[in-house]
Amino acid sequence: MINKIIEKIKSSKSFLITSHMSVEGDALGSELAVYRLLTKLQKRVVVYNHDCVPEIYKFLPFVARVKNHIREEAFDAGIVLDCSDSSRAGKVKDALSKVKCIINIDHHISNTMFGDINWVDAGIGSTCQMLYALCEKLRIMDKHIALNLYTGIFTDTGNFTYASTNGETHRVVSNLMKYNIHPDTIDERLHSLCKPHDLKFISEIIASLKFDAHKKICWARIRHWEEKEYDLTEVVFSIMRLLNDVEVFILFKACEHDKTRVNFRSRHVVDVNKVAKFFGGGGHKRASGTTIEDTLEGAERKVISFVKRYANGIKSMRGEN
Ligand SMILES: [Mn+2]
Repeated sequence: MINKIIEKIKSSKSFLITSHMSVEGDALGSELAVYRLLTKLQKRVVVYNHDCVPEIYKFLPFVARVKNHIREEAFDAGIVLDCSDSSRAGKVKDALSKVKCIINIDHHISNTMFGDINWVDAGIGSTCQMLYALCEKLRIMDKHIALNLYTGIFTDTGNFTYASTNGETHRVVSNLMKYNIHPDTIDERLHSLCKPHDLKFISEIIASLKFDAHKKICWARIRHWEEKEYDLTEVVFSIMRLLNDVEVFILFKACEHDKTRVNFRSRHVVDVNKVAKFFGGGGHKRASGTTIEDTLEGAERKVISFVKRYANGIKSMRGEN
């Protein structure tokens, strides 16, 4: 598949790059690494996103090139990165539908294979790690690509702690480190993001924690989720993850018009992609999400009873070994 993509890159002159709505480290790192790669190959490249770039990612090289005002123009190819479904490209989808060939590069298990060329590998922890292989094949790397790829790998592996982190991840990172990467400053830019008020807000969420009878499933809810420059979802999950022996973590956020956003995380056994899929969403086995057309209480009732039944079917979740 990688050879097919290289062929397509070589034979095309202009590219539209995009990713999913609510961009984060892997999405932006992927886009900007590919942006740099293609400009080094003398291609015409535009990066269009549904959203603006969150403040915490403004240190990424070439981040100023990301646009969210889409202009009508023709492209030979569209490269869609870290995006499981074309509809997740949001308002970029229209522009995408007009390109001659869509290259879909992603690691979501829920990917719908919407591209003309689909390189989807759910066994890899980040799209940025996949792109390293592409750079290696093309023999293109510099400090800008390295910083973008490092950031995506770092964020999508939960700072190299998730099960998807393996020897290959560390081999790639060790090669990227040759390009003057400073893990301490990157971590600070990405994670030291809270104001005192945010910690109060997080403590409110944590105060709402509930558990199932076996203390394997834990969930929290928030009525006034604050949409801001930076997303506190991962911060809340990182606190929930401090709990010993809990397998599934769920966060319910009330949205406008009686909708509820639900995020799922799991540790070892529960496939939360399947859970999210049941409710019309998707993602990865260990991290997923969906939006349910119901109130906070309604969504909580439905999701928790489903997850309890689903988890009960898994032997190790019943405390048997
Ligand atoms: Mn990703």
